[in-house]
Amino acid sequence: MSTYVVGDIHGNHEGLLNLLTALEFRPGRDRLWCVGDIVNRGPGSVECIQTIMSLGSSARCVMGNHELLLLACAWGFAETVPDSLETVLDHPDSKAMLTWVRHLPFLIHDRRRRVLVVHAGLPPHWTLPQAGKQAKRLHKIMISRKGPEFLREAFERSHNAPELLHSEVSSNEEAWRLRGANSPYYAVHALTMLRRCGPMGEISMHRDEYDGARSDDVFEPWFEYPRPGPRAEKTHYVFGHWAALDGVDRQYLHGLDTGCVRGGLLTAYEVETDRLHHMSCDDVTE
Ligand SMILES: [Mn+2]
Repeated sequence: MSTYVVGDIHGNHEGLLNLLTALEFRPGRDRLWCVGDIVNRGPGSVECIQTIMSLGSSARCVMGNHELLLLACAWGFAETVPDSLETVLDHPDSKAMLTWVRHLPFLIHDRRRRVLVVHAGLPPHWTLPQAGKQAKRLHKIMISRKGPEFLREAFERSHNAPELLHSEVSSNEEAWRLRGANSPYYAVHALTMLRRCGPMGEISMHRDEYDGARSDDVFEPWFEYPRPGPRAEKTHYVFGHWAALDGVDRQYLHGLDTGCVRGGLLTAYEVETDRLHHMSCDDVTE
């Protein structure tokens, strides 16, 4: 039995199938976990969802920002609907697919194997139990009646929040600890969008820093800070979302977004052997 955590697939269905073949993946025996962003950009969003759904309990996937965008498109408040997501909305099985996406968890934490899977990152000031609580709370909101309204507000704040959150921190540290850092809007942004932040999880103000291109950034990548709490040090953190890093391969840190949709690699982390696997992919963007 092997557990493979797969990086951002982004609608590259052929890449996904090639990887599963190369791994000799067998549903029922092996397990496939995804770091999110299985949809959008590439042409095969529908097929990627269907393939992963068809694996039933052999597959688990965490929520990525592009899955949230898909829900925003379905719920009518996305600014624009990309063609590659339109295919999901127009599909006869869209209802089942959207329900599946809406129910995705924000975190997978296997305590026994000490593996944690998140799409973007964890703010440095969260302990692992706190991260679990935040993720559960978001999941509950998303599947409740309040889900669409919550996401609409989260999208709104996500556009303004970096500045807002930063000013809250610098003006009043205590208030930030009590309020800002505990807000579900902050949590959803962190788990699905975080790249660089301050030591208390302050989010970078400048959007152009998000891809890590700026070297004079005052903030560090979220994973460079020590994490409080027991067992936090010797846990394997597996994440995606940051293609500009072109993968991270450290003892306890596995960044899996290696740009498979733009002709890079699709990367999988094998939990039991602590090894990475790569599949080269064709550029499938238009
Ligand atoms: Mn992403």
